[in-house]
Order: sequence, then C-alpha cells, then structure tokens
Amino acid sequence: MWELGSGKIWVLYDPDKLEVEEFYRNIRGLNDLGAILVGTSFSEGDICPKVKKLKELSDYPVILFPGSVYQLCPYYDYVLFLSLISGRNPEYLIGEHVKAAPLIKKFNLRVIPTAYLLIDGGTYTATEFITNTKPIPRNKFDLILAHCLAAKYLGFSAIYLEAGSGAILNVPYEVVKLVKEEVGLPLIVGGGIRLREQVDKYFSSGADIVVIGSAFEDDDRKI
Ligand code: 1GP
Repeated sequence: MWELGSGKIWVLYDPDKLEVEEFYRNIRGLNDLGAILVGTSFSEGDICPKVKKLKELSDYPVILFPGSVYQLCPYYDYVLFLSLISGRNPEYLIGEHVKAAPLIKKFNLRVIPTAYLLIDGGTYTATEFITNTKPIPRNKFDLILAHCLAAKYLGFSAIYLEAGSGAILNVPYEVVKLVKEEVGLPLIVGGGIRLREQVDKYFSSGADIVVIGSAFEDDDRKI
C-alpha cells in the first residue's frame, strides 16, 4: 500500500557523515519534502541514537534505506525492504532479508517491498563495491524494463531506479518515462541529483519520489 504521497522529495541522511542537527539545518525550508531516508552503505557504528534524535526533531516519516541488517532499530516509520534485482548476488536478493525479518517483526515496523535497480551512473559506486554486483548499462532500456516488469510480476510495491550516490550521470529521464508507462508501479529515482530542474524533470517524466543525498551534506544546496 503506497501511503507516502507522490511528487515528493525524500532526503537521504547518512549518519556517518553529519550530526542530526546539522543535517536538519541543511534541509530547512525545502519544498515538497515528503520523508527522510536514513542509510549508509558502510556504517562505522550504532546509528540508532541518531535515528531516535531525528524522529524527535522531525515531523516527517523516517524511513530506513538499509545498507545492512545492523541498521534496524525500533524508531523508523517504514523500512524500504530492498531487493537488489539488478544484481545476481543472493545475499542482496534474499539473504539479508531473512536475517532482518525477525527483527522487523519484533520492532513492528512497516515495510515497503521495493525492487532496487542499480543503473550505471558513470562512476564506480560504494553500492557496487559492497554488494559485489554490476549496474545495468544505462542505454539498455529493454533490459531495464524487463527487470521492472519482473519486479511487478513478483509483487513488489515500488521500484527504485538508482544511479548511485555521487553519480556523474543521473538515471535517464526516458527510462523513468518508459518504466512509469509500461509498469505503472510507484517509482523512486535517485543518484547524483543536485538541481531543482532535474527534480521537476523527473516528476514530469513520471517519478513519484526523487531521492537526494549528497546535495544536503553542505549548506550550499541548489534546491
Ligand atoms: C539515493 O544514493 C542516492 O538514491 C543518493 O545519491 O548522494 O548522489 O544524492 P546522491
């Protein structure tokens, strides 16, 4: 069930990079903010105290964008239950999920079953390294679409097209349009987005949610 609204920006908070207060200052006044994602592909410590603080400060839903099962704690509103379907590494297709499931039940967290696709963003990303998977070539539209259709037939609730944090090349707008038209599931797009016109173009191409991380790690944002 998709309850989180469309035409929204989700801001990604990396607890290894910023203190909560600094992050919260950086996102002040952002139009269309719909939720705060918390995630890091390689965490150096216990992120739960920061999640708790974020929840106390913020009125927005706080959603885990998991790098590993160790990032679970009771304070999230939702967990993006991601399966990395662009890759063929069983650990990220089902292995981590089996480890996480008992904790999700214990903490009584709501999950959003999400098909996660890494699309080549012109740079070697931490996700690629950590998951030991390769991204889908960005010009192979038929291949991307086939993955997204498979996700729909497998019953996922959302699709996340990811170019990777700090991507040089964003997910192509034409891919977003194609996937929205042909698959129709709620569509999340992220990686390398820094400008308001990029956000607007994604929304007009059919994205429901645009995720922005690095652009909010300093106070010189252009959005
Ligand atoms: C979310 O990984 C991205 O999909 C975040 O990317 O840090 O480049 O915004 P940026």
